[in-house]
Amino acid sequence: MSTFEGSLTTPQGRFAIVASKFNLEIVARLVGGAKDALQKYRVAEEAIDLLFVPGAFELPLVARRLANSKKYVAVICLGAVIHGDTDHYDYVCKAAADGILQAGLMTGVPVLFGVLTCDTEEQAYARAGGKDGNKGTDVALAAIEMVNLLRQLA
Ligand code: INI
Repeated sequence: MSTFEGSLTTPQGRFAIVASKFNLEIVARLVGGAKDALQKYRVAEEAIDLLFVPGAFELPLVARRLANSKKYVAVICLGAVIHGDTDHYDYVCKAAADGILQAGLMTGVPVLFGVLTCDTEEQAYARAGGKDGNKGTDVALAAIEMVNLLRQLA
């Protein structure tokens, strides 16, 4: 039996981070976590492009455009959707999750889902560098792993 697993070794190529400006104070912490993780694994700052979209709903379109360009080995999507009084939350979460998945499947480039979907701001802060870790860091590591796994399958 052969086993394949993406390692956390320094990958060649450019990374894109697409971040939503909605709930920017929280998303900025996710961006910081993602950048730190990439740089910890020696991805040069010059090899990272950071793009901003208005909200999580807009992440998929830009992610797909970037992934399709073949300029990037991975596209990391970051956002924070927080429950309000209506069901708007459900539509934004579903659109972001489905669209980000589609962007990866349609292009063959890893497109990472780093969108917090929380009931409260407190929960979001806890997952953006607080007591429950940093989702931006987690997805950046997953991006490196996926790049290295897909290289083995090329
Ligand atoms: N966008 C978010 O990223 N997070 C939210 O919590 C949010 N809420 O609560 O409405 C949100 N809405 C905006 C949405 O993503 C789009 O930008 C907007 O609907 C325009 O298409």
